[in-house]
Order: sequence, then structure tokens, then C-alpha cells
Amino acid sequence: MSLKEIIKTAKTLVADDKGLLAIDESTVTCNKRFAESGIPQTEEFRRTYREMIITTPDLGKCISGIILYDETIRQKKKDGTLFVKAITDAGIIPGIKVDIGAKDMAGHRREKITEGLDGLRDRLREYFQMGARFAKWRAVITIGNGIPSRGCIEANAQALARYAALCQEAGLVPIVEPEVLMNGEHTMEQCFEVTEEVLRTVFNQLYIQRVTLEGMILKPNMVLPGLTCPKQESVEAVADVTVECLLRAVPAAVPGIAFLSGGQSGELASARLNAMNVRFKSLLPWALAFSFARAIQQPALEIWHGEEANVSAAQQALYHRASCNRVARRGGYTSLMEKTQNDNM
Ligand code: 5MM
Repeated sequence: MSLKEIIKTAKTLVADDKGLLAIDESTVTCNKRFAESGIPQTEEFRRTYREMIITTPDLGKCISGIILYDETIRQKKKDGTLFVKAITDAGIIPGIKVDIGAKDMAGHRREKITEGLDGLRDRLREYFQMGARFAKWRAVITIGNGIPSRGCIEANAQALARYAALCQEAGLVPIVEPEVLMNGEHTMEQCFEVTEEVLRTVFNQLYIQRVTLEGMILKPNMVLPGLTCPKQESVEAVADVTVECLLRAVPAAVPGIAFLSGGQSGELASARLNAMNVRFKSLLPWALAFSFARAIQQPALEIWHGEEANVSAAQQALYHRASCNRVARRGGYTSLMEKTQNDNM
């Protein structure tokens, strides 16, 4: 796959006001979400759940790419069709999470380093042959007393850059995801400072590792106060500081920025994305898109509840959230969209 093709795929992932749907929860995370909703935690339930998601009617109108997990990319629909084929037939690009998780970092109490570089070249080759055209790697940065440390930021940034270079060698678009977590009491200003430092470090490492910025997508957090910070902020304030931070640290060559939701409610994530596009879209060098997991899936998961009879209602809820985010990319989202949906349920 030539660099030209990689750049074309990166552009397609953020074209037409669409965004990405992350269904790449590892088995542990997926089981945790199932347990919270009282759904049995078996491989067959995970397969059925993912089949429900990827067969949502018209999903390709709002979603450009779906991020899978190693177990999921090997699974098939009940009728025997490989998930990757079903996704491609729906006009959506299949992608794959390739990190193997954030582990405790030696010498850095309370901090994490993401693992998965060993053997990555061979795994990427296999995923490409299976039909994946982009990949994802997530680094986790925690704000707390005395953290994040420079050591943690640099090690994670270097791993992200080495992963991204390997992806482009294998013909895959790297989604580069440095997530500054919402957990904690920190203020929005502290989140701004840390996010800026992390992004500047990541782009420095991407340059050192010779990653072509035109052939990647950045998946960052929005700049937010911590979940337990006493001072929460308006949708407009979050939009303003998030864009200010990104403008300082993200080169114009990057085609798109697709936010993670990080535990925000679906409605808030859509409202904040909308506000950024309303206020700044025409002034920005990159597209502002979405790559949400919980903020798209959560209502559908709760409605589905592991039961066949609920599939259609769950798919409507999933489509609704995906479509709210597409409209938010155009700056046309309002809370009225939620009311119409609730009236229809
Ligand atoms: C931050 O998480 C990513 C986006 O999800 P949200 O929109 O819910 O924040 C998501 O792709 C995430 O990386 C995976 O779901 C994480 O799975 P594991 O199991 O590896 O933590």
C-alpha cells in the first residue's frame, strides 16, 4: 500500500462529516460493561452484541470507520459472513486496536505505559491481510499530585510514534490516541497545560520517528475539568480551550482530529463537539470529528440487554447517537434532537 493510499484513507476517515465508532473494548472492558448491565459475559454474547452494532441499518451514513479488537476482527455474523466483510459492504472502513493495554510503569507510581510494540510488525501485516486499513493505539496520562511525570509522557509519546511508523510501513493509517484522563479533581486549566505538553511531545516524537502527518489521525481528549473538580465549565468554555490547545500543538498537516469521549455522556460529547464546529470550523486546518465508544454505544447497550427482541430498538438508539455526532460536525446539533428521539422511543 503506497503512502498515497494511506493519505487517501486518512482523509476518507474524516470526510463527509462522518466519524469513527470504537468497538475495540478488550475482553476485560467489554465484560465489565456487560456486568454493569446484567448481560452474561461470554464470547457468544460479545459476538452477538458486536453483530447488532455493525448491522445497524444506514450506519455508513454517519460512520466512516469502525475500530475492532483482536477477538472481534476474527468473528463472523450468525450467517457466516466475516465482520470485516459486513463492515466493508456497509461502506465503512474496518480498523483494529493494536496496543495490548496500559500497564503499571516501572519507577513511576500511579502512572501507566502502553505495551504492544514487540512483534507488532507481524501483527500489523496479518491485520492488513484480514482487511483492516487503519489501526489504533491508546496511551493513558493521569493528572494527580506530582503527575504526569516527564518520564511517563516521553515514554508513551515514543511508543505512539514507533507504533505509527510501523503502521504506515504496513499500509495502515495510525490513529494516535494520547488520552489525558478525566478522573480527578484537577481544573480545566491543569488539563489544558498537561494536554498541551503531551501533544507537543507526541508530535515531536512523530517527527523524530519519520511519521507522515498527512497519513494519520489524532484521537485526543477534549480539555475538561476533572470529574470531581468543584468548578465545572460551560460547553462553550470547553470548546474554546480545547481548540486553543489543539491550535498550539497540532500541525496543520494532520487531516483530522477525532475526539475520544472519555466517559462524558453522549449528549455532552455531542454538544461540545458541536460548539467547537459552530465557533471555529471555518478557521481550522484540520477536521474536528469523533471517535467515540461509550458516547455512541451506551444507550444501545442498555436497551439491548442481551435480548434478541431488543435488537431493533438498540440499533435505533445507536444510529441516533451516531447521527447526532454527524450533525455536530456540521454545527447543527441541538438538544431538540434528543427530544425527538425520546418521543420516538
Ligand atoms: C478512551 O477510550 C477509547 C474511546 O472510548 P470512549 O469514547 O468511551 O472514551 C476507546 O477506543 C478505548 O481505547 C477502548 O474502548 C479501550 O479498551 P480497553 O479495554 O483496551 O481499555
